Amino acid sequence: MAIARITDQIVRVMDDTQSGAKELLEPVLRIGVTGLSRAGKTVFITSLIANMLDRARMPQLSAGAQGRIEAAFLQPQPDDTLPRFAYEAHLRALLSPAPRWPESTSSISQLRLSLRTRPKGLFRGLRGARVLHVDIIDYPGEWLLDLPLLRMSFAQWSKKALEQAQSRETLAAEWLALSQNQDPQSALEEAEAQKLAEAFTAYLDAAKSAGFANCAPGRFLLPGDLAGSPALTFAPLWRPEKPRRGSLYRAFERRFEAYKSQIVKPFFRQHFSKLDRQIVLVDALGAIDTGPAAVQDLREALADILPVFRPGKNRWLSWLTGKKIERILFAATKADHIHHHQHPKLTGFLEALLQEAKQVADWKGAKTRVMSLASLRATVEQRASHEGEVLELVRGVLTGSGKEVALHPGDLPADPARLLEPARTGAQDWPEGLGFDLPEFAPPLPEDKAPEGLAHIRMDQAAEFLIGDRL
Ligand SMILES: Nc1nc2c(ncn2[C@@H]2O[C@H](COP(=O)(O)OP(=O)(O)OP(=O)(O)O)[C@@H](O)[C@H]2O)c(=O)[nH]1
Ligand SMILES: [Mg+2]
Repeated sequence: MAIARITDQIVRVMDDTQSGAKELLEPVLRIGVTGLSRAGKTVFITSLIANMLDRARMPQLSAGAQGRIEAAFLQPQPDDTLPRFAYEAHLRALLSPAPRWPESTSSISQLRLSLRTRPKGLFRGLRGARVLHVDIIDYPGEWLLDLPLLRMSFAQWSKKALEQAQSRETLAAEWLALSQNQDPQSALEEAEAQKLAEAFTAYLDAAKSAGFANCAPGRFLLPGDLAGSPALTFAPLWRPEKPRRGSLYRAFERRFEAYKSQIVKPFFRQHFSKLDRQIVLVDALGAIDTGPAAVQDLREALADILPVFRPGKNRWLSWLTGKKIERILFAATKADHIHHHQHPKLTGFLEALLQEAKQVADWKGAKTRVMSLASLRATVEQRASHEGEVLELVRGVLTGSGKEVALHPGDLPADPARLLEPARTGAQDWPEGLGFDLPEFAPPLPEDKAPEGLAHIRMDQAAEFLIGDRL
């Protein structure tokens, strides 16, 4: 075990020195696009690439505005073992005559965008153009939920998961009933174990559909080719005082540990330890739309996940001896659902939501920023008067019916505590006047004679923060 770990480290050091020499000539910037399921990662990456390849809609990307970007092009990605991010397919779907959002991501993929730029300032005439490679990775948001499991024992995780399920009673009823009839001390029967794991997975699926963010283990929802393997055949159990050898409890405990060490750790070590910058996408509006429990759930999930970006300060993450992340951008996505006058309130809400996580993760030394954005703007703004009052509306086409509607989805409060307090105290519904009703808009119809790239809100500011200083 120890030897394996040492060899692994040596190989990684060699890898790093070899790629290090190459990187002096053509630097690489690795950007992690992180977010829970449906946060908007795939649309964000597609829009970022489309708008970097054609920068007509990116006035606030300074290297572009200064005319210093000579070329932007896609390259084969550096990792031979990762599939390529299906950029063209996603873009085609978004730009087709009947535009569609991408399917939910079910596995990892990568893309390399390369930018050839002229230096600025004094060296402008002296130095030739340089190339910067930007590597971006897309993965299913569910997998992120596995990160917090790493610091929990089976007993701790089981307790948390069972308590959580009790608070989501109607969704978990079937699994909880089955689980109560199982004696954790009984000998492992594979058929019984599978039934428990299936019922538990069905509950996680239902919780996810109901809008809850916290539905770990992530691979239970998206198993890929691991479906049916023992590492995915377990469920939470209350710990008996002295678990017997050969018991169901012991078997599930072992499988939980295998899940962590053989599935979760390698994923984060491989893909998170090399990142230079992170964008964390948060569907804050979606959580508000779902209700107080979803907001509380999102807040807890973020507080659990975000320490990974500053692993140096967190002893449970010491195995992730990667680079220190230099910049972290937190973005509330899908901001085109509300009028731009409400964007500062959305940003303020995300800032408040992250407060708790900030106390756990020490981000000193990393530059951080919070903003609201829309990767693909699906609405236009409109004003209307109603009973003498001016209403600020957004107009777009609904995904289900295909109807065009103009609506006012609700008012965000100026003080985020008005949402966070009811969430913290377990309120069933938002207080009077704070309700939100967000429909799902279809991607916009492609415009004739419009500039290339995709219509967006603040993608240029996001790109400037994430890449601008290196161009
Ligand atoms: N109006 C609007 N909707 C968006 C935008 N970005 C994402 N969406 C919506 O959010 C959904 C999820 O976006 P994705 O980019 O697929 O989310 P993801 O984080 O990749 O999700 P997983 O792959 O399931 O982890 C889309 O199907 C759209 O309905 C946006 O900029 N504006
Ligand atoms: Mg995706």
